[in-house]
Amino acid sequence: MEKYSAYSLFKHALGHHENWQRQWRNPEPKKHYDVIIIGGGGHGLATAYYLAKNHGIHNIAVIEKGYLGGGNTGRNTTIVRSNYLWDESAQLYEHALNLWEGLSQDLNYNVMFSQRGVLNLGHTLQDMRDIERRVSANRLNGIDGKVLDVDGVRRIVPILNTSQNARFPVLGASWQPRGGVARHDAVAWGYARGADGLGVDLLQQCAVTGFEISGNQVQGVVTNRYGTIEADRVGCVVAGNSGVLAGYAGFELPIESHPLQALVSEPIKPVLDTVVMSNQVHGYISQSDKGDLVIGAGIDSYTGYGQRGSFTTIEHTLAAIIELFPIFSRVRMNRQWGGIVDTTPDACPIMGASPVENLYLNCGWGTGGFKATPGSGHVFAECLASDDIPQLARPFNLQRFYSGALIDEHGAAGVAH
Ligand code: FAD
Ligand code: PYC
Repeated sequence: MEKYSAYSLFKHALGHHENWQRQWRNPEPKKHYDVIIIGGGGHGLATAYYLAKNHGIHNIAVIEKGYLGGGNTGRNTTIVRSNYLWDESAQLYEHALNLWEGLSQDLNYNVMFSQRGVLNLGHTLQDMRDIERRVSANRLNGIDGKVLDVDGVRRIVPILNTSQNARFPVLGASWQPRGGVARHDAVAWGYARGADGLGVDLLQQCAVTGFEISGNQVQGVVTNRYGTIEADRVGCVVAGNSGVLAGYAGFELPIESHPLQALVSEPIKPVLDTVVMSNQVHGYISQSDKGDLVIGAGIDSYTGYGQRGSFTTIEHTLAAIIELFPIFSRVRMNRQWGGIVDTTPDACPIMGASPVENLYLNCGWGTGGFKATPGSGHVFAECLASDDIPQLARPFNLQRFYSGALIDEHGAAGVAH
């Protein structure tokens, strides 16, 4: 009888596993696609879904270097809101929020969108003036919002430290009742399942390592797994890796990649039924349906591609959370991680044409793109389906960094980074 060592059995099993992955996870790629989307995060998958569903284009591949939703989509704190200051952003994020409201039904997949409201706390007179300005701007754009005084905040979150002796006493807040949270993995899986059902090829564990470009026109992508795959159009939706991909295509982007960290606690009984954000002490927190406290940090100031961040940032975040919620001071933290966010100088995304013909960009969502996922995919699908850039995407063109028509949402959007 043939003898097997433990090692050879392990390798055998691993071989099976790899074959299984190859056959079941990845369909055999075609030689040519109408559209290739690089990046299997929420934005890339949503783009593929809407391209197939709304524009009748089915010959599409989504190429993902890791696993679907394993980038920022699966690493964020899932806050959804549309209370942005400037018209351009407010309209885009409100478009997304409208889609969120029907997303589980549309995908026939529960993305656990929970409109539990979002509070942005104000701790100084200037914070309160900024809040009043932003809420007024939101209401002019038809977006729900209210300015609350400290009693109003206390009524919504009784466990918040509203003592006027705090280091940064809470003076009030903006309140968007239609904001909330969703289950991030489910968003990726729901779009992936929807796209797959409409004939889209989802190619995982396949990195794009270059572009085929002829006469300044993209002809396809070079991959580490399947060699070159041709395409009429390519959408690049790779968040923190956008600068790297732009480099492959021979141009530069006004993007810096930074770590952004988050952490979750052990599950505890339901105690917080809304989302609380504070720019001043800098922390944001909600409680997941499982009971974990979901806590997000400030951006790490150095640039990098590591999916982790510095300890000091996390330490400051926890100090902020305990200052706001002394009741959480003895809760144990379970897991901590980082994502790579793609920040632009005006803290707004880039959507539309690139310097290379038929290569389109969807990036620069930085620390705030989860909430945009349905809207971004919906609008970007329209960019890829026709030569006409849709109205909602136009202000977010790359050209604005040359013309100076920046949107400047930085710090104005209810989040400090
Ligand atoms: P990703 O999900 O990162 O997808 C890009 C994909 O491209 C990745 O899966 C990556 O593997 C793939 N890729 C990269 N290079 C290649 C290549 N060469 N070939 C093939 N594939 C490649 N936003 C909010 O609105 N609310 C929040 O509360 C919030 N909190 C956040 C907290 C943290 C800790 C982080 C990190 C981010 C947070 N964000 C938040 C931001 C949000 O997560 C992102 O803006 C959004 O998820 C971006 O989605 P995406 O699909 O563009 O990117
Ligand atoms: O944009 O609301 C947001 C956000 C919260 C945490 C990170 N981004």
